Amino acid sequence: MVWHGIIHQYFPYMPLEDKQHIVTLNEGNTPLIRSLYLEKQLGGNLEVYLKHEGMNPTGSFKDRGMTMAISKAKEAGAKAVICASTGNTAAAAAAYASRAGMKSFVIIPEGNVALGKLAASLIYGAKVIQISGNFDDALCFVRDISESHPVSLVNSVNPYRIEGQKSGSFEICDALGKAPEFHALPVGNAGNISAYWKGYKAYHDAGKIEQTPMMLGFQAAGAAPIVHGHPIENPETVATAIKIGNPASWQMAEAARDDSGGMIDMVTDDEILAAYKLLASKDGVFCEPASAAGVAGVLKLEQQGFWKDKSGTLVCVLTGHGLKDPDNAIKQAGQPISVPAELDAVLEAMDL
Ligand code: AN7
Repeated sequence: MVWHGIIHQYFPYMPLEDKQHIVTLNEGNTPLIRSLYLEKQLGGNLEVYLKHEGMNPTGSFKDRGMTMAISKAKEAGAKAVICASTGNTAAAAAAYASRAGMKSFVIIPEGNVALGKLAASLIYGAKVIQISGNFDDALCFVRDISESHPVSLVNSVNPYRIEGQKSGSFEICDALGKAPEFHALPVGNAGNISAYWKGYKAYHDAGKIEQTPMMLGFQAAGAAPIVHGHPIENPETVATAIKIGNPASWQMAEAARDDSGGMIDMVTDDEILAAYKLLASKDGVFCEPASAAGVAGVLKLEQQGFWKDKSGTLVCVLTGHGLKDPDNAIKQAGQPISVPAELDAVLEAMDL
């Protein structure tokens, strides 16, 4: 079967009038990869899957929301779009806007966007504007600009982004034949946890699943406004994708947490980087640091004895591809060994 992207696949659940406006890069249909390593770590009663959203066309889950946001912008006759971003939204907006023949403007925090995201945004043809401020500042600017100028806002305050991102839950349920018991993921601007919960509820209302999962969201400890209950003025974390101090979907995320009987907790940068390395070196799955926050969280819960009396299926969403952030990968793994072009030198370096 040819996969035509998430709007075609889940059209009855998507608020688009006419299929002719669909702008797609065939996003979605990402793999659920069994994690034998995490199953061993968390105890014998869980089946654990990694939903590798880095396998989307621009390398992150943002493509699911962006196909909807740009299709709706096209339907409305928009000529240009704008977003604030820690990088992945920028890359997705730039790609889908180009495909739709629209201009894109992306406002990013200078020095805090991973190299692969910056490179992608530029080559897709966005006008990339770096500010000497953080993501929250950038989001304020784009909200203002889109209210008074002819550019459509495609951040997740645009409700169509959340509608598209619901498709992640549908895919998980379709693949498993049920909803998982537990669903873990990182939380930044808090759109994704809101979207997944909305998707599970929609499938439940449609009679497709009998139960909905417990939502387990994890923020970085230096950027954990929802955990602390107040905005963080100067968020800090190695996971630049989730370096956000005042999430736009704060209330929806709290509702997802509370309605699902779940939690939003935090993990330190050390815990994030440890999970990041373990996923790559034990499971062969390379995600970006922010994506590992969900896995860091479930490992933290293990230390607290949380999984002892639990059973069922756990899905951890890996939100973006590791290749997005080569600098952090090399920083964590170390440089390659350099030797002269001589067999002896190569053998010596191999140290068999
Ligand atoms: C890899 O790109 O906010 O809680 O501007 O790139 O839905 O914000 C990115 C967020 C997790 C957090 N993992 O998701 C942006 C942006 C990765 C991300 C998140 C982001 P939300």
